[in-house]
Amino acid sequence: MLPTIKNTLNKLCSSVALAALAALLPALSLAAEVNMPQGVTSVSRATYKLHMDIIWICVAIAVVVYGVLFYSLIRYRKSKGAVPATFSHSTLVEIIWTSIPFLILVGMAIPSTRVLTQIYDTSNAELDIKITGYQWRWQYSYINGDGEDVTFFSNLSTPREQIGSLFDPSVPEGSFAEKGEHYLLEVDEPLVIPVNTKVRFLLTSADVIHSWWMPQFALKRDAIPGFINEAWVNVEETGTYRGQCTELCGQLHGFMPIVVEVKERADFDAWLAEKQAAAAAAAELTNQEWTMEQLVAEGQTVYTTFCVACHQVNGQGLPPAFPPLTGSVVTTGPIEEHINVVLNGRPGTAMAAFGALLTPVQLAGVITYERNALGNSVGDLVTPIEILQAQQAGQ
Ligand code: HEC
Ligand SMILES: [Cu+2]
Repeated sequence: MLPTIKNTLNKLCSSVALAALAALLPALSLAAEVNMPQGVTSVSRATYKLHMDIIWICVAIAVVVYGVLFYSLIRYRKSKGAVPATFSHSTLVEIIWTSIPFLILVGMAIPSTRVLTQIYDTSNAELDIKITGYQWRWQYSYINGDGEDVTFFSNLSTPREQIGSLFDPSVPEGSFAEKGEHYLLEVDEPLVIPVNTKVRFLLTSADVIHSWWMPQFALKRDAIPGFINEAWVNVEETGTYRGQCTELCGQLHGFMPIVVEVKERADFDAWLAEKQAAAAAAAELTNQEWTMEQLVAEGQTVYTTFCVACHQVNGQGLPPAFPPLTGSVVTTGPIEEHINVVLNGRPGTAMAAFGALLTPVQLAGVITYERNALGNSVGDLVTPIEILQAQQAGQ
């Protein structure tokens, strides 16, 4: 009887060992797949190397500790007649098992500190970009371009049909268009930076805490209202890189991706010059004459980008949280109050102040749109100039 059990146990053990070996290869390739990326900056490579060095130190410690443990369990088992020693203290052993871990920790702290110092050294940057988190989009401002500021918002550009009923209740639940390659990781206007250039980021937020995360740069920094956090990159390869906000920043937290385009210096300069010209043209636009049709067309784009998430495509809102704009006392009442709500928001509610977020043209457009579309037909309009005047009067 006993020998049979022993035999079965032996067989079991060897097949377990075989299975473990067979699992090792796929496990290793999986580890390579889910490991952190090496990235495209000196910091990301240093971070990756540090991470791997520390992993191997941990593996070595595990091998030694478990080796000694299993060796002792097997070699000195009771059935072999092992008799425990009877001593209770050994100063020598205690010194050894305190000083070895101490030395290992110091050995880990030195390279870690070196990498940390590198990560936080934001000095001597050639370009400063301010990054502001908004619910739910990022704003990028180029601070010391040619003296002329370039500021724009970077919005999620994944088509609504791919996202489904969360964005648009008129889409039947569970019916989605086929998802694109960069689903939820694509934007209308990416951040553009030059290759091989030290760029400093100044991160802050206009509402709640967000976090700007770009895995290929090994860069993740919180964007906190009222604070400015610094970070820097020097990307060594041109290309398109994708990341996300990694702070739970509200209902549409998953919908504020980050896309960075790294261009050759000359291409970047051309892009920036074009942006500066566009900014100058936008200032001119404010002063031009606007017709109702032009404002409504402008306003529709703004509404689709900034307002539909709460007030919905058809203006019906999602009562009671988000009021309908169709037939509302504000959108069909005196225009002064309508302007006031959109510029200054409703403090303490989800209705944000859009005065600083949108240009006068966009504000005039969206207000005119809300009064003359979405089932409303008040027939009046507000011009960009009037918006500017209202903003100046309010200050
Ligand atoms: C994050 C959600 C959200 C977004 C985005 C949003 N709103 Fe609102 N909006 C609200 C809420 C909530 C209210 C009601 C506030 C209150 O309780 O008084 C509101 C109220 C309003 C009102 C007053 C309606 C009424 O009858 O009281 C107007 C006008 C309005 N929003 C316009 C806009 C415009 C224009 C945009 C886009 C530029 C926009 N909203 C984007 C949440 C939002
Ligand atoms: Cu966020």
